[in-house]
Parts: sequence; C-alpha cells; structure tokens
Amino acid sequence: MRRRDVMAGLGVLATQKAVAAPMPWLSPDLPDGTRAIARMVRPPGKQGLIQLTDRPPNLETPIQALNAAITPTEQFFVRYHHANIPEEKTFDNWSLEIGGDAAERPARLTMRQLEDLPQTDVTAICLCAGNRRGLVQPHVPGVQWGHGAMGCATWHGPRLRDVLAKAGVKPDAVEIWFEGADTATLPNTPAFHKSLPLAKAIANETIVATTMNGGPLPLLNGYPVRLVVPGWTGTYWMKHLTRITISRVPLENFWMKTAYRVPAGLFPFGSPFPSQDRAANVPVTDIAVNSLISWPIDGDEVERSGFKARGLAWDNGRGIRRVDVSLDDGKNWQSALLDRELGPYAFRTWSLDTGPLPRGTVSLRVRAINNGRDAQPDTYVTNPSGYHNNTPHRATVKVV
Ligand SMILES: Nc1nc2c(c(=O)[nH]1)N[C@H]1C(S)=C(S)[C@@H](COP(=O)(O)O)O[C@H]1N2
Ligand SMILES: [Mo]
Repeated sequence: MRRRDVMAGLGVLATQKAVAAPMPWLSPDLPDGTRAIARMVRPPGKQGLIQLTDRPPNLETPIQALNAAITPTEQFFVRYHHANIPEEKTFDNWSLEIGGDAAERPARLTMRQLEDLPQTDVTAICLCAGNRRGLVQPHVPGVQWGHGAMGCATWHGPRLRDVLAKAGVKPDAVEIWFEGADTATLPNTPAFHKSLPLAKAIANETIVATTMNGGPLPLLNGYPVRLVVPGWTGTYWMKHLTRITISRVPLENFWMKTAYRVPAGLFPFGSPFPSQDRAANVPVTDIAVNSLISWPIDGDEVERSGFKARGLAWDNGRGIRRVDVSLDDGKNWQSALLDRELGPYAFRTWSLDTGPLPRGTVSLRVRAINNGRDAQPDTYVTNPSGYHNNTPHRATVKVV
C-alpha cells in the first residue's frame, strides 16, 4: 500500500461538515473548530474512524465501537506524530536491529526468528495519554481527542525480554530505546524515538506484537511489529519497530524530556520511570483509572420502562474494583454489574438496569474505582498538556 493511497483513502467518507449537522459519532463537547473539521473516514484496511487531523493521520474510534471488551481491529484508533508513514512493501525484507552500549553483542532478528521465540498473548488497552484532551476546559494545544483515542486488543508475539536476550543485556543497562520506521516531513522535527525503564521492558506483560486480534497488524497500527506495553499509555507502544538500543544512559530527546510529561506528584503512580524523573515533572507512565458509558449516548431517546446502560471501565492493570452509575447527574449512585474480566490490562465491561424512569431528561454519569483505591476525580486534574482526563463520563438522554 502506498502512503499516497492511505492519504487518499482518508477522505472517502468526507460528507458531513457543518457544526450544526447531526454527527452522533462526534462528542458534542469538543471545541467548535474540531467539530468543524472532524469527518468520518475509511482508510484502506479500516472502517469508520473520526479523522481529527490528516497529516499526520490522527483518527479516533467512534464511541459506538467502544461497546465491547475487544475493539474491532478495523475501528482501532490511529495516532501518528509524523506524516511519512512507510508503505507495506518497505518491510518485505524487514528485520529488527538490537544493539547499544549495554548490549553484550549486536543482533538482528527476522520475522521468522521472532516467531521462533516462545510466544504469548496479552489482552491490553492501548490508550493515548491525550485521550479526552478535547473535552478539558480551558482547551490546551494538541490533538483534540474525544473519547476514542483508545482501544483494547489481544496482542500476540514474543516477550521483549526474550528479544533483548538475543543481544544480551549487560548489568549496567538502564533504559531500552525504541525507533520506528515513520519519519518527519520537515528536517528539524525531532524523530519520534521513545524509551522504557529496564524493569518495564523486561516485565512479563511487555511484548513485541506480530499480530492483533488474531490477524496481521494493520499498517496504521504498526505493521509489521509493534511494542505492546500493558498498563502504560500508548506513547511507549512503538509502531513499525526497526531498532532497539540497550542503553546505560537515559534517552534525551524532545519526546522524552519535553513532551509526554506531567507535574511531579500529581498522579498516583509513584516513580516507575526514575531515570526520566525531574524535580518539577515526570514522564506519563500508567493509564489512569477511568470509565465510559458506551450506550446510551448523548442525545439518545430511551423508554420509560427503563433500559440497560452499558459501558467500559479500565486502569493500569491493578484491576477494577467497582463501577458506580448515577441516573441523576451525580446525586445518587448505584453499583453496576461487572462482567467477567479478560485479564488485568483489558477493558472491563459493565451494565446497569435502570428500572422505570420519569419522563423528561436523564443525565447518566459513571465512575470507577480500582483495586488500589484510585478513584476518578470529580474535576479534571489540570496539567499543561491535558493528559489523564478521567473525570466521570456523562450522557444526557431523553426519556419518552
Ligand atoms: N512509530 C510510531 N509509533 C507510535 C507513535 C508514532 O507516532 N509513531 N505514536 C505513539 C502513540 S502517542 C500512541 S497513543 C500509540 C497509538 O497506537 P495506534 O496508532 O496503533 O492506535 O502509538 C504510539 N506508537
Ligand atoms: Mo499517544
């Protein structure tokens, strides 16, 4: 697939445009400017996604597709920092290079060699730290995401630990650095390279994924292989992986030192990435506890006899303890029924039977608590880049 084809494909369903047009797939709370340019697109190999920017492509999953523990591959969101996305055929002779000053020896692994390592499956949420940024007040710069910069899939491949062992990790290794094949269009844009602390890199759950939901990775989700870092935000999940560096020193670049950071002590995750901590700010790491009402959505009409509200809850892998739902905009709360867990890093689906309802308007709200007793705050925890927006999701519906 050629990059130009991908770009052309992004416009296929560009029909709705006006702010006032009915767009049930677009969050009503996004800034007007975003609502004006957002459009439903169908890139090659994908189904309906909401395009927020086209170069680089940033496409979110409509809330209607976030109604199950596993997100369909065809509607899994897409996030890029650079517009030069390689074509599939670039990877025909792909291999993964491993080296660095804390590697015992350089190594190079073909797809076949990756597939010959012990394989594992992990069902995990890829969630952009900026998910719901478009809903924070006051607005902050960055992609104005609604609710759909997230998805959950079953990923398959070797553990990163076993991949690193092919090169050998010296005792003084501190970080593992990652590079992908996409590049910037302008020469001065810093390359999107990211790193992980050794502990998370060699953790059981961290894998080099060669498949997604049982099929090949779509080009836009990281073909031929991507990193999967369960429990941590999407920024570390390097796509189109080409090179791994086992390093004695921290990675110092724009994407580590300036972007994807939050004020120190603001979020309850401790210090899982000490080599990148500074007194004033620390890297985003864990996924914050959060939840979503998948159905009904804002503006829906529901029956007076009652209905079954449904949604998702998730966190960084400690597990969801409880989901509470309010039918009166946060005055009274009742516990939802939690469905079976698909593993600690997956979406947990929930439901609640409302029982009979008074005619008029009902404002639903949802909030989750995890096994670490982390709860969703009532008001957004302000931070400069609009990360970790986990205020309770709300849906206002009409009872008829
Ligand atoms: N090569 C590459 N990998 C990348 C990125 C990127 O821009 N280039 N973006 C990261 C970010 S910030 C996120 S949220 C996830 C999104 O993964 P997806 O596009 O498969 O949904 O990819 C991560 N991996
Ligand atoms: Mo992201």
